[in-house]
Amino acid sequence: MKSKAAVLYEIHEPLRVVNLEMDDPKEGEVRVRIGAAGICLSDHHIMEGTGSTLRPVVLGHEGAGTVEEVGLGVSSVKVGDRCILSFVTNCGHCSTCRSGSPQLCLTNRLTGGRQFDGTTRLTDGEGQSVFQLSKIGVFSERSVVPARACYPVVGDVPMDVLALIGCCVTTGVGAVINNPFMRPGATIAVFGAGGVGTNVVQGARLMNAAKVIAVDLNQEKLDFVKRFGATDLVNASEVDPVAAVKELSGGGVDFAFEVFGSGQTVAQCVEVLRPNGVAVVVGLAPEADRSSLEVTTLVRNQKILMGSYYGSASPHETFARILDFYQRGLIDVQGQITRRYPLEQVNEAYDDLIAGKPGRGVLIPNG
Ligand code: COD
Ligand code: ZN
Ligand code: ZN
Repeated sequence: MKSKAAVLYEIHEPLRVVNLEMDDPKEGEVRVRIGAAGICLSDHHIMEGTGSTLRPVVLGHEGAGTVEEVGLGVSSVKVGDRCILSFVTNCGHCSTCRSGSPQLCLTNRLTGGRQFDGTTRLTDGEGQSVFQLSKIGVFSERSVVPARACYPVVGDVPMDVLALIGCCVTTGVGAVINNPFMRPGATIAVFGAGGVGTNVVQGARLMNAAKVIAVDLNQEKLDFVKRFGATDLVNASEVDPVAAVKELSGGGVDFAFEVFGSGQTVAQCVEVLRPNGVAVVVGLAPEADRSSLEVTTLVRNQKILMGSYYGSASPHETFARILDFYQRGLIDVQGQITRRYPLEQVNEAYDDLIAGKPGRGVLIPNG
């Protein structure tokens, strides 16, 4: 079968929308018709070479679709199921899976953009194998993915909403609600008011945070996250964000979330904490980046610095909780979607993200 997809051949080059030959799903795999795919900054890191993966690769790790065909031995989903696709599929057997952190599955990391058996399902016109980002590569009309990546959803939640739950909502809301130190009524700063940061703000609101201070360089993005529960806004291109957050919080916040990805903003998150405060790093900085921390105050104030990946817990478990929040009107997903594009406009979609347009863009590959 053929599938049109957006492929990264070389870093710093635009994605190429090409027709690929796609194999049938093998044992434990399914073929999904992609309904919607989100424009997340992490794919851009890969286009720029600041995040690594094998190439050529179909990008897109935030997506949802409908199961069209199932391979041997698949019983968790059936043809016609509408699914959120997880960008980390867990093997269920490795030490991190067995110790309760399937979002950190080691086998998934080892196999990367290949399927679990170590092979690929896509070939381009030159007969070259094409990888799939995070095993799902959703900037594509169709995709063969592990059945375990699929989270079937009952009811008629729109595809674009399901796609966002696949990454930015779960990564952001999950980082807050699954944090082991979180408590209601905390003061929370969020560095980076983009697609994921918006959802950290929503998670903070779910936890009845006393203050949710959003920090960004872009005023339009700050104004946008106010709708999602930010109580105070700090424009870091105009004021010193550390001094501003400390002043707004009476000396320091209980939690600071880093949702941009740089050594500098990680250090700022640690600095704005009150004693016993917790800095949670969600953003992945460019691999060569380093952070310079004030080590003494970290110790004297018993600050905690920790990472959070994919909402800090089992993605499927967090999807279920988030769908429940969504259905009860406790979080707004649709309001985050400000732009829609056909697959052919994937590069324009990234230009808009990098230009600083607020809200999430979504590709509709079969639109
Ligand atoms: N201070 C504050 N905000 C800043 C600064 C700064 N110095 N510099 C840039 N920003 C703002 C930008 O203006 C922008 O609003 C925001 O940071 C970033 O938002 P987006 O919308 O461009 O990016 P997202 O939300 O799509 O992605 C952000 C992540 C940090 C999640 C992503 O880049 C990342 O690092 N992902 C890796 C972590 C991960 O779990 N990846 C897997 C799936 S995302
Ligand atoms: Zn993402
Ligand atoms: Zn595993």
